[in-house]
Amino acid sequence: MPPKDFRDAIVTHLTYSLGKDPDHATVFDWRMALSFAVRDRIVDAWMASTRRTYAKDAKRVYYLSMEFLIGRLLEDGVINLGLEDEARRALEGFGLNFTDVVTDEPDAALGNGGLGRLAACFMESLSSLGCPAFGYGIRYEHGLFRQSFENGRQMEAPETWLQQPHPWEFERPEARFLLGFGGTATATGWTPAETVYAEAYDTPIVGWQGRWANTLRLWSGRAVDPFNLEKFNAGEFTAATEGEALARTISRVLYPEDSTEIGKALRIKQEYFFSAASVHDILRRFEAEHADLGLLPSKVAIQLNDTHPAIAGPELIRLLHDARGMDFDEAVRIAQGCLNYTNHTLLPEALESWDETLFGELLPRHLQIIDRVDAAHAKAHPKRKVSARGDGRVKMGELSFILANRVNGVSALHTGLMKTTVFKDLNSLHPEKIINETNGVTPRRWLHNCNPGLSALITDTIGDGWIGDLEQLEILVPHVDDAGWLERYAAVKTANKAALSDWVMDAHGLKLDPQAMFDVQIKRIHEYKRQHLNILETIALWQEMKDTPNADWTPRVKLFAGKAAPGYFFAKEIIHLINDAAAVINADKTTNDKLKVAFLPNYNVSMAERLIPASDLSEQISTAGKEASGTGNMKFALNGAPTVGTLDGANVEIRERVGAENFFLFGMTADEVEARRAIKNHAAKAVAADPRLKRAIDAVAKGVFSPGEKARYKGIVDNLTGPDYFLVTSDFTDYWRAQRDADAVFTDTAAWSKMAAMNTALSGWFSSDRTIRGYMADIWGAESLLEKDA
Ligand code: F58
Repeated sequence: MPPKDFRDAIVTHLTYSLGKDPDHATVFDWRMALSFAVRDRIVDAWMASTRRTYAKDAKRVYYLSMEFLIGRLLEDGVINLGLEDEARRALEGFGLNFTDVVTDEPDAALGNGGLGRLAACFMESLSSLGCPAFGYGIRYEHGLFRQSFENGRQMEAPETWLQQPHPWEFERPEARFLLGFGGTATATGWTPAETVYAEAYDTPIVGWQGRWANTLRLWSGRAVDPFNLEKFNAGEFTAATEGEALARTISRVLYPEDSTEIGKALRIKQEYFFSAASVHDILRRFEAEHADLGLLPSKVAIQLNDTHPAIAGPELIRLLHDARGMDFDEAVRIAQGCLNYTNHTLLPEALESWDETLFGELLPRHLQIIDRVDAAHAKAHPKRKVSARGDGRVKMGELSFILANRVNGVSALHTGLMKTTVFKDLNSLHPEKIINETNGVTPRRWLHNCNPGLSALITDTIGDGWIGDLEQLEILVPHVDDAGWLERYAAVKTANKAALSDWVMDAHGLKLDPQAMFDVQIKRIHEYKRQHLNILETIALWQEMKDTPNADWTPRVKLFAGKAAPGYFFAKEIIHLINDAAAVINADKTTNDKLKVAFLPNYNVSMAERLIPASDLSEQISTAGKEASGTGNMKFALNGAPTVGTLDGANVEIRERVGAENFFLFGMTADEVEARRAIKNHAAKAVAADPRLKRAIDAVAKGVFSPGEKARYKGIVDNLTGPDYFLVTSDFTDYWRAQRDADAVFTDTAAWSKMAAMNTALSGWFSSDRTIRGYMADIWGAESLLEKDA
């Protein structure tokens, strides 16, 4: 039994788990001791949740995701368990600062961006709602690469979150499954050529108020034959451990590509590895309790987070048919009763499809199963030619659709476009399958924890019920008209901006003016997300400020952060340009008090938690129709940063909820985008029509930001004045207008604060609790097991 007193619990762990005397303990030691003390309490909730799920024979949700971008866990755990005051007091008693200790934890960066972060928010909401669930993924030894800049260029270095011991996970050597690759298949079976073990590591994820905890189970590769004694004795020391090294390769590193389909053998292996291990585990758990496999759909809901785990479908069919002798069609029906698929992108280049030769070499039996499923589907729908196969490829989107009970998009606009574009034909055959579940974010991490000042003001005003029921924020609306309250709201933002400015000064040596508007774009670097539109507007603004330095300018700080896929050349050029422009603009004495630009290196979850509460303006400026939803947009709105944005993804729904008057809208709609692209020389025409835009592009082309290397940005300039597929030039003029509208409102502090506060008050619907309730009701048929009176 861990000590009842929390301070004792920390000291006990420091002494007996870490073997350290408080007098000699480092911040790391204290952080580990605190983590273990918190973990003990999470474990109590975890075991009670597991027992209750078994006792109720409840349906379980299995969330299969190649990525879980969870970030740090300690502060979340402390706060969800209500231990913050005790933890603070205990640490202060030992002369330590709580924030220093919790921020010592490295981020678990097991994801690329929105998709992985959504999975992490969902895990927290599933626990907060008491929905019995498992997250299944990969325990990457190296998460998303570490980004730095060298002369403005992105450099990548391996990320090493596991270099220090990770206090949150439990290794489960007993939970391992043997998985195969390659070899030969027959009509009823498969003899793989190589095998590897998947070994489980469990992390408990505790929900709000510690009432429930679910498991995040991540798989790690292990060799069947880790050590070859014969080779070792023969002096072949490296060869002796080769098997282990190879097996571990499978879970070694997260692929950092988020723009193009990857198409590599190791990626397919990773996908099969974690999907198959998860399906084996799901069946094992089911069979321990039930004899009738026909009950599977009533006890098991599997959610495929995009198509990366799509192979779980054929694997489930294989295990039911080949290994358990179930009739093939029945196995398909059972699989369809369990499986659901979430689509996160319409970008054609990001839709997964595999070369059939590669696929067949690695997973020959699965290819046969897919062909049989596909043929049956084609036979049942002879009039329509839609297939998961064709052109020598295996199409994972079509496969996932055919094998799913429900298919969902992640915002209303995105779901509508799924029906009319990529899944048009399949939708006409199965009109009931596609539904919408607009994304959300967990209010615990993304408001209560990351913005303690605002959280305290809200709680002081309306009580703390909002933390578990975010739509209560609406009760704030009448307070927005109270000048005294609004001043308190504005004071929180000012304090957050001052804290961020201090950090930017310490970490990056750049002085920011907390009075200026903090205008922030943080996300992966992508042409469709249009960071280049933002930097062009920045350049144009700088040029105009130089023309009339004494005019009445609204001071701005333009902050950028985000990583580019290492192989995405254009995105890396955009980073380089932003850094180059920042160097020139920040050095300009005439504009120095009005405009600053910074690209903060190595964006991650923790940096977002720091930046979002200190932001005034949220940049959500993707080409309409391209951003499936966005979730950063929701975090900014919640923290009182109005959006300058297009009608894309969930921006549409954010604007509807916070009110058009509290949103700086610009740009073409998705329909207009299509029409504009069809106009010959649309970019040249747009540039010719806007002298400001022309002047900004000319400056880039003339080497103003790349002295001595005029042609450095020829690629960007040629693109913008040529094809400009993402319509940066066509949207520029209206973007400039929206930015100047924002300037005008910002000069009226009360008007701006009101707009910001209305964003907070009216974005409670974007809680991932609401999203998960939607999945539970519309997709999974799963129920909360929380005791109602607790
Ligand atoms: C994102 N997708 C969408 N993919 O772009 C974003 O609009 C949405 O809000 C979010 O999902 C959550 O629904 C995304 O992040 C990836 O990072 C993939 C990683 C693996 C390879 C392909 C892209």
